[in-house]
Amino acid sequence: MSDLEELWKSLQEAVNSKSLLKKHLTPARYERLKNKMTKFGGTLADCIRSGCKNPDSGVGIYACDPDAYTTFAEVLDAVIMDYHKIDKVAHPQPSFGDVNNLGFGDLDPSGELIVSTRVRVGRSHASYGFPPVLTKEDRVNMEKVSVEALQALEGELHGQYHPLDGMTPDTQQKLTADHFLFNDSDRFLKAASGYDDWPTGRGIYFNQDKTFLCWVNEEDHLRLISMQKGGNLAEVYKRLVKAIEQMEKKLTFAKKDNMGYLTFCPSNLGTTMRASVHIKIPKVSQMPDFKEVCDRYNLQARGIHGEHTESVGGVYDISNKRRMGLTEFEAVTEMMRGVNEIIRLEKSA
Ligand code: ADP
Ligand code: CIR
Repeated sequence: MSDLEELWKSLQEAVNSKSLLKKHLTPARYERLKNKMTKFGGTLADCIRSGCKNPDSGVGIYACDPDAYTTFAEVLDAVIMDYHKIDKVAHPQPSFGDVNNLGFGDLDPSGELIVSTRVRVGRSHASYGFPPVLTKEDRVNMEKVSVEALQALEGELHGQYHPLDGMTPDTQQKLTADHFLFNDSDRFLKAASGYDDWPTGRGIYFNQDKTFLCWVNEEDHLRLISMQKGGNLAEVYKRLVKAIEQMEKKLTFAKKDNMGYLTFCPSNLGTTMRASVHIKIPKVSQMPDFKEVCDRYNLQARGIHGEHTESVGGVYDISNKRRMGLTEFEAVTEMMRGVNEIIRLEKSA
């Protein structure tokens, strides 16, 4: 049996899987897509390996490269519309709003509930594939161009690059525990080739205060991150917008007309923006309708060390769930509205 046939068989056997892959890769679609290949040499097996090996995936499918969004559109479009809650695959032009008049500032001025605020976007070099089709040499070359662009950042964004290769385990652990750095512990990403050639080509750039950071060759080629203690979403967002605008001038990123910026995981397409707070909500999080409240406001709750981790001491990571079909300003505003409601509920509980 071929690699793809085995993956497909295990997906058929995973009768309890609730993943979007399971839902949308129907037998008819599988038959039509199984022999296709992208311009980068990527296959359907490359896209679905993680979801077939991890039936508890939420999404379960990755794009092996930018061209997968065309070659495997039949299944990816269905997943995209379901995840981002849109009825057609369409995305507006980037729009950050009027940064001098955002209509929000500090979401928790008393500092009682919000521990920290973070907004990130992903970016992909237009001329390279995603992890399943990359070589070690690609990873090294991408790291080089990314770091050159980062090192030209000015003012508050100015910082240093720290490759993972050669970083002491102590430093890595400390940076990860403090929520700045990634590691290779996500089994979903691992099964999707996300850690191939680890740690080659990976690293982190940050400014002196660690309020602007960039992950190089983690899940995406670049993850631009702005974060700080407390709830001042406006400061965090404005810093990120500045970084995006400066990086756009130096590098060409993968984009598609109806999809916005292209990323490895279809859940990140479009704005690619995840705006989050670490927030103490011991009462709200115990309410039977906590999940319903999150769904109503298009929020996603994650644990304290990110996706697929647990909450500690009633602190949750609350962020916007949708990233496509809305502008950057709308995505951050969606998160702001939901977090305001969660704060209201926690205080009145
Ligand atoms: P990503 O946001 O990059 O998709 P994760 O959910 O894995 O991925 O989170 C990455 C890291 O960012 C984790 O260490 C997580 O704890 C940290 N993080 C996320 N949101 C916040 C926040 N508001 N404050 C501090 N750290 C955060
Ligand atoms: C899953 O399907 O659960 C994983 N592949 C993660 C999906 C979303 N992750 C992400 O956006 N980083």
